[in-house]
Amino acid sequence: MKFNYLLTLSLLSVLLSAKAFGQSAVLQIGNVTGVKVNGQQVDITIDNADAQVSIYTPSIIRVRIDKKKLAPDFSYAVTGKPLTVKNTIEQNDKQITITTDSLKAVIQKKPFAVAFYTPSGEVINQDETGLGTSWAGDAVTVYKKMQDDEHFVGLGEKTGNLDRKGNGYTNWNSDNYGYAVTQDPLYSTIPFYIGIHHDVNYGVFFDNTYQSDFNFGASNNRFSSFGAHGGEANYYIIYHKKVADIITSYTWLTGRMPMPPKWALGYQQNRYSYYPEAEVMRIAHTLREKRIPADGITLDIHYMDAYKLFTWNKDRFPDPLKMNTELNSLGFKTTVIVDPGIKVEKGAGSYERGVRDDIYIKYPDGQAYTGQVWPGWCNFPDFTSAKGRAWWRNEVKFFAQSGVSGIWNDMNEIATWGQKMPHNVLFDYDGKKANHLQAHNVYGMQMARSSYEGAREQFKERPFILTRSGYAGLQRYTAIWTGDNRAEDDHMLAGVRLINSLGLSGVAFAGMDIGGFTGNPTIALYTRWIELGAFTPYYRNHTALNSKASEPWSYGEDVLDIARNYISLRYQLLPYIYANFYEATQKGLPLMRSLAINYTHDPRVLDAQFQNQYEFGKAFLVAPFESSKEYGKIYFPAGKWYDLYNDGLQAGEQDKIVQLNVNKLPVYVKGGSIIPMQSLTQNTGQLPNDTLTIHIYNGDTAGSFVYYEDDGKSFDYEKGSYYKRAISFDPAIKQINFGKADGSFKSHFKLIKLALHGFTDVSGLKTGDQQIPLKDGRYGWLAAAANTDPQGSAYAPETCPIKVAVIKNDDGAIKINY
Ligand code: NBV
Repeated sequence: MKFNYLLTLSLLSVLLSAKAFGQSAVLQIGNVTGVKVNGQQVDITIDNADAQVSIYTPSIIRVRIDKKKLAPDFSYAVTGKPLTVKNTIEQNDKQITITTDSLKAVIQKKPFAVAFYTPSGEVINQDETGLGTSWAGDAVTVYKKMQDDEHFVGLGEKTGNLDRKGNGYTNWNSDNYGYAVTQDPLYSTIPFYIGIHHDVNYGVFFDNTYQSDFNFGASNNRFSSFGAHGGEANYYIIYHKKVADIITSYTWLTGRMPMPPKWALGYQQNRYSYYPEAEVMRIAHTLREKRIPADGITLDIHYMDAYKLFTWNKDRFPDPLKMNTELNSLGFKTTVIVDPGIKVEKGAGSYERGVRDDIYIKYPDGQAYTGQVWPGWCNFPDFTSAKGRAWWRNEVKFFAQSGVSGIWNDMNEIATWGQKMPHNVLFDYDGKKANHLQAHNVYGMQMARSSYEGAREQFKERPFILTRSGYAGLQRYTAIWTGDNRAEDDHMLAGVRLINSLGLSGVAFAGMDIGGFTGNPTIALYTRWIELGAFTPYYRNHTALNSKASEPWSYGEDVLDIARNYISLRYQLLPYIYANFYEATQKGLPLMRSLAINYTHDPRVLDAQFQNQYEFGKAFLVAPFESSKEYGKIYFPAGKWYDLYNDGLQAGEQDKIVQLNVNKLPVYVKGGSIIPMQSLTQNTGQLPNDTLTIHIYNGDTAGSFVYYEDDGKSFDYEKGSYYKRAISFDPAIKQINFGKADGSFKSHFKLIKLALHGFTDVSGLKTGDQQIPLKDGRYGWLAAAANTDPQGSAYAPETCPIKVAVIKNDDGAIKINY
């Protein structure tokens, strides 16, 4: 009897144990069965899984869970190594508690569930009771309780609203020609988002390269979740009081961009495709003749011989080095497109070297995978293998020898005709061996990495790398653009949100096809888009094969004037833009900042009617609208705002309907801002005059700016050859401060001109006992303003009243009182 009872009991317990439900539809994680504390890391055995919870920084805690034994740690995204952090780790029967100065993780044992708290005990993020972590087949999902009024932003290149609440998203890098404005997934995968609720905000980085799925309360009102079709539940929770610091921590983890070549920040002229050489030169000369500042010409697939990689079509481009040298002397750099497919062609140099070095991805039977793209049937280099990357780096010599300065990585999702790459194709995955399911989402990033590393080795100067596909951490190697958009108003605005979301997700250097890739924009849309482009990080005009010409002169004289105005403004703003890129290299902060970064808990920021507004650096507020609109409603967040064009003042925390005018993009400057500018040049190789103008906008709060200068092209800045100084303004003590310059580079600028906005009552400036002469003046942001407005009446360029003073740019600290 007793025996029978025991037997039944043990059978029952086996049946009840989740392990026995292996065949059942969902495998729940179960209870903790063992805990081992290993310094800053806790190793946990659970009924149906192994887990590891470890401290990376006081603000970052990592969780790894697998139903298999945890594999040796490996990531293409993460470069940050755990810091030694002051912490306490305690446990009792019920739970394990991990505490740092900034964050607390509580791991409940029965069943295993994790919750994160602020030091003062507020919930940051917690597993949803009863759901926690589970598996459906090999697909793992982590379910998090949906907090009251919780909202979500980020997740990289994702369409839809800024606020992702109520929606679900998939990461599977996909070629999307002329994509719909709501299409998901697009080309790249950045499984990082920011949750916002109460007064709390936090980041979640789910580092898993399989197809991943995120649910922010789509079709349910209980949880948010993230999961993937294979691999570990491997995620990092990042907590800071400010979203900007979360981005800084996330980019500490996944890396930051290097200083870009300055020319890549100038205007880039593109089309699918400019050829032959005479056409390329015509475009270059016309840009100069029409005084459209520009730095880049990009060559699309027709430069190649029958689309074969590492070739030039000799009929179209008989002497590429000569052409590129000539372009260089006109102040242009050449970027060329590359695709991953290498045509299978016996005797062809690159192809054969690839066979020799055994670098192509293969089926399990050892045959190279062959897919069809532009040149015909192709093999594809394995960029996840060291030898594949080494082969590509060597091939990149071809571009160095042709005088090319930039590499544009296209079709690297991988895109092939048919778009159904087989899942049994194998990848080295840096020795870990993976099938297509696991390697797909990192392929594009590893291609861009190979291009970056090759170009860095082979080009004499900083290369510019652009990619269409990518994975978290891509910012270490490349800029990204948002692929084949359409020439439609909602695409222009969706592009703004895509770039803002990339910026929230660690990618500062991003752009969209200005003017739209497929289709033809209306005159008004083209105009709006080219104005807006001046306030995006990567400013490239591009259009498809069969669409209308899209150069700035293609839409008539008025549009040409407006385009010239905004492109010229971009060039005058380069000292500001360059310093903002420097900030991206140091803190990971993007140039285009969704208002969710600095005004996170202001609910109007997430309101769809204001979601396209953004800050460009911390000085400018840009409000883009459909080109068809005559009026637009703008929300002014906390602060004091100046109309860029006339200094009209606008108080914060209110909205306002403004009249829109096709001549000017609605842009405002925040009180307290410091904006360095230079005289107009036609390209970044041309030196501006020796005066750096610093615009300071009076405000109620202090402002600061880190000014940064270097040679704009070499890697010498890595050895200290830069010129960096803090500039600040404090209205409370009526003081403007220039810190002592740091670094071994000599500034180009001999003089500093202070352009003071909103300092109407100020009659004099002083440094020490010395009086600095102060004059009244006016400043016009669009000095070379458009000839006419759309109604046909004469358009008088607006100007702002300023006070002007000129001082010497000496490198010591300068204290100015007013
Ligand atoms: O190389 C041609 C195009 C390129 O212009 C575009 O920017 C890429 O996104 N490329 C896609 C190939 C496919 C075009 C239909």
